[in-house]
Amino acid sequence: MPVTSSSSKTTAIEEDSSFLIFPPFADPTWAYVGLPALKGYLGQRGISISLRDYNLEGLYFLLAGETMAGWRQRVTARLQSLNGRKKLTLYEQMEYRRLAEALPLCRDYADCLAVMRDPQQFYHKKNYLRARDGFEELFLVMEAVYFPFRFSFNRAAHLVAPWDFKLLDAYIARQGSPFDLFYRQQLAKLGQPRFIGISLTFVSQIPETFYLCRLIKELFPACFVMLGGPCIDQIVGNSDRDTVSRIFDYVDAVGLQEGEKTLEQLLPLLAGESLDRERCIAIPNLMMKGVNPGSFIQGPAVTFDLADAATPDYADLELDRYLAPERLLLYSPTRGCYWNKCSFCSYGFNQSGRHAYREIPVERAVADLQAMAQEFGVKNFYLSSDVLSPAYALALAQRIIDENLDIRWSTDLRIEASYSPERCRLLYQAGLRAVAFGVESGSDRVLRLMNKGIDAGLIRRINRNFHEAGISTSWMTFLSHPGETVHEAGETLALIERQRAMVDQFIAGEFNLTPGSLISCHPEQYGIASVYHTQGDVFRLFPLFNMADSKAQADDHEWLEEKIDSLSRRYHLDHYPWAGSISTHHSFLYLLHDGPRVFAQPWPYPIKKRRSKGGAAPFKLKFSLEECQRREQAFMNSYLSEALQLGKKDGQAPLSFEHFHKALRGR
Ligand code: B12
Ligand code: SF4
Repeated sequence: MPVTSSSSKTTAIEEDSSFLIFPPFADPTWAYVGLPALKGYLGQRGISISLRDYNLEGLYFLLAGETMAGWRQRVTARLQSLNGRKKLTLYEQMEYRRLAEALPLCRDYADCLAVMRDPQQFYHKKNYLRARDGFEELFLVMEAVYFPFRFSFNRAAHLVAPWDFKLLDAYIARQGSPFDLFYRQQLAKLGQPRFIGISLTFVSQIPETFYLCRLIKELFPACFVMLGGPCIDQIVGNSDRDTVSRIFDYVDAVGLQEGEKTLEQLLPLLAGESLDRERCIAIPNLMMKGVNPGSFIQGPAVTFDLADAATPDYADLELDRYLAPERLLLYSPTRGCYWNKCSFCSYGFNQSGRHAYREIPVERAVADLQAMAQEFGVKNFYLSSDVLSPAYALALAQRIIDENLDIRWSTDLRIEASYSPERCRLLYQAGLRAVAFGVESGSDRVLRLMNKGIDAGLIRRINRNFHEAGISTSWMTFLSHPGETVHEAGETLALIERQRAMVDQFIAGEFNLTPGSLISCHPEQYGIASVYHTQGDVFRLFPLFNMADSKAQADDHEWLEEKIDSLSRRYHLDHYPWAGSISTHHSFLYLLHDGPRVFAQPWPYPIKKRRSKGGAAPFKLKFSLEECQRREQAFMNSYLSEALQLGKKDGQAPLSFEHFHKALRGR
């Protein structure tokens, strides 16, 4: 099947002059809900805006034959040039190995796309996994061509350094984005855009977001460029003034928190000859650069009233181009979390203090689902919220049944005593087929420490109720919460093990300190001696910490790793967005097709590790790939053990793009 790199919904030159863009890299198996929510709301108020999913359409560009032909040439030429050298620096060895490993992988990946969209092939496990491996291989090729960057649908990162302005500027200056040509082609079709808003939802969208901003400003200097979404909100909320100020070198404005009211008031103002900045000060959640250097203007913080929400509008997106054989739509009937007090959590805007738990009235929510089901011919939904309260989930279910709405859905719920066996059956009857629980720990003491409001007994009981009602259950757990002992971490794994017959998927992750969480606000209460960042983490997204008293030993960790491995071997687990990961489109389709236990057993075909042996070069490789890898590994281990340590002088760890290159030069 030839891959067409542009969707037929994009006309030669756009009539609209306002656009909202969802940039790479994110999950291409479904359309993310943030921008359709905004379009629906604005449309209801007579404000027209067009959506572009560059994450999805960009993938088609990557899969196009010409793109791969160009890459193959680049990989071959660069490898040949390095191979001609007498000696390679360590950095060149890193690149050399990636190039040599990528060369045999330079092929047409259109067949993988075809499998993902084919209703028969998709459910054929062997073919599915081959296609999945194909996409992972495509990323390996990209990592060689765009060395030193790493890519996946959930990542766009430097080898080790977090994104700071030096790294972003280097990425932009050397036209380092794999999508550069794609963006130019797409942006040329926008006519003379007056407004372009970009949604920076996930960390993995950071480089492409800033890249796009620069390109848009270069091509359309008069266009008003704006960012919004949870990730940019977190960045602005956590970073220092200087960093925030530098963001405005790329954009005209940032929308904090929810964007409905912001855009409703801003877009009409932009229709005028010149922007009245005085009036901007009154626009909710809007942030712009002030007249004086380093100053900002910021509108009032407003929490959106969900009674005003409109049906999300997906009409601009070509739903059959997503990487799945069926359509599924996301819908957010609630926002915020009604519990909102777990120690480790900093979900979305929740810690802002202005993101109270809210619900779209049940009648309206069901009418929205009905309208979307009809307009887009969709039967499958993911209710994309932090959580639904039990009363709301049950009322929604009852209404779905009363309205004879024939849909299947999945969502995240909190473990709550009120989910009795009858109520779980009601949820099933209303189409709930998969649920993800934040189980977090199997130790009652740790659950108390987390302020999770649940215990292991309740987890077992409620999970059983869902399981027996026929609803697939996923457990999200993590180890190493500050203060957790190795024995307590073992209790989590033991609980999963004991409940295995009723746990359909699980994840046992590692604790990550998130900015804004109670732990990072009051570290001393959790036995943390210091919270710090690396020098390059100017966006303050990855706090590090030292415990006051670290008891865990290396072999304890090994013991836990072994336990996780042996448990995992009895499941088919995978990372985002593939079948086997939690709450993804592919997993949901497999659960519907093969039943709730489809991932609770190993699949007969292993998932390929992201490696290739190399060996397809049309010339003899001069340098040993194993040796290149060994040297890289040794350097990285010693470099990171130093670069992540808290420095005495500046209260930061030295890791940054610049520091990394200095360390390499010192080799
Ligand atoms: C549901 C959900 C998921 C689902 C579905 C995700 C998907 N890809 O579709 C699942 C469970 C699969 C998931 C997975 C992950 N998620 Co998630 N997820 C959420 C959650 C709970 C709700 C998202 C939602 O539907 N919101 C409702 C919509 C309507 O709101 P919205 O997107 O924020 O949009 C509004 C505003 O942001 C604003 N806005 C948005 N864009 C723009 C643009 C402009 C110009 C303006 C003005 C305004 C604006 O207006 C919109 C309407 O009000 C959020 C938490 C949260 N409350 O936001 C986390 C969240 C989005 N996820 C997050 C993360 C980290 C992940 C993972 C990377 C986790 C992991 N370790 O793998 C994966 C990545 C998946 C991927 N690559 O796509 C982070 C993202 C921030 C970050 N630091 O990266 C969040 C914010 C949670 C957190 N930790 O704070 N996730
Ligand atoms: S972890 Fe879940 S239940 Fe706890 S505060 Fe965060 S969103 Fe709410």
